[in-house]
Amino acid sequence: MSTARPLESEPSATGIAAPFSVEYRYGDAAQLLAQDSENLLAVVEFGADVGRINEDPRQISVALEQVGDKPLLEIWRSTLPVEHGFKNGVAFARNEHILVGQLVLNENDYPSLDEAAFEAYQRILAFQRNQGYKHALRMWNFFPDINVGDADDERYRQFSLGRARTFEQFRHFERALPAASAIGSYRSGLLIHFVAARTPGVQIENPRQVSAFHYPRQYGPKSPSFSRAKLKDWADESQLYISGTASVVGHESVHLDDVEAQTEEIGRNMQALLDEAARHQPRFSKARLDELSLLRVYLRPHHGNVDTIREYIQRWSGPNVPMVFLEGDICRQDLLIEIEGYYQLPF
Ligand code: 3EB
Repeated sequence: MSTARPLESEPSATGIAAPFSVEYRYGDAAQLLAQDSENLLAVVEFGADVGRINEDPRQISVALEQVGDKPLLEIWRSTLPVEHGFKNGVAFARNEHILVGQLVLNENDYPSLDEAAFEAYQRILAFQRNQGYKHALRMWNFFPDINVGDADDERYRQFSLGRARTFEQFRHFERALPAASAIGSYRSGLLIHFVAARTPGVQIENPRQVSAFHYPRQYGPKSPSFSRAKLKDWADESQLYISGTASVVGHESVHLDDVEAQTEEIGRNMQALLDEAARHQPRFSKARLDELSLLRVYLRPHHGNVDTIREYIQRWSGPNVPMVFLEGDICRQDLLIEIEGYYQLPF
């Protein structure tokens, strides 16, 4: 573990400048971390053949093929000194105000995916609390064969069951759920990476959609534990973490077999989230989809050409929003595309 400076005691939420920034950039993750790594909190790389858990805890390797442009990295840069290391199997990096981390579990060590997800969330939420960053802002979940299994045995539903069994242990958990994504990857093992803060964010739900944690029984034994977006205010900017957003209206998937219409519907859902964020933080009333800081686009393989889909997205995002395109299975069989976003709104 590098020891730049001991962590300080918790200050009040007001007056804290945004402690990090995020960008997509072309490069090699290991090389970037080996070079000028002092202020890096995380470097997320994508690819079917990336490593697994790396020597550097800040290198997060997501086993999804990146399609389209030359491979981009998602780079989380701290504005404050960083400490990093491994603890209880969790690889982490932190500064005074935020904690970034990842956990990879071998499913074979557990009797079921439900149990593996339960254990993973137990460990991650305990770790966040023990470190003093008890407010989960954002979680990403990747595991293979997400659509395999019938009805309640479908692996996504079993994953949701284990995750929910952990969150349910906390009182009022439905008011403190992180934004999330859950995608089928091309390698064994459950990878969860996350961002947590010392001070809470605001949970945002989408009025066009039933909250995922209130989905009816037909979608599985336990509803998925995530919020549609999380809003985080700092002294100099507001940030909005937008969950994986799909062509879901109410609780139903819409525009089956039509990736163009699904992509349009996602645009409407994202606009609804910006509108909803503006009710909590009036500065977001001037936020527009063409000023999103980043989009991660997940495409079900063999369901459309990346250049065509980029055009569909750009009808609502405009030409300038940085995007990465990843091939992965979406958690409902009838969804062909899912898009997550990040909005950094400086004052
Ligand atoms: C949906 O709206 C689409 O289980 O963590 C999106 C984002 C979806 C996160 C999750 C699932 C998750 O229900 C699926």
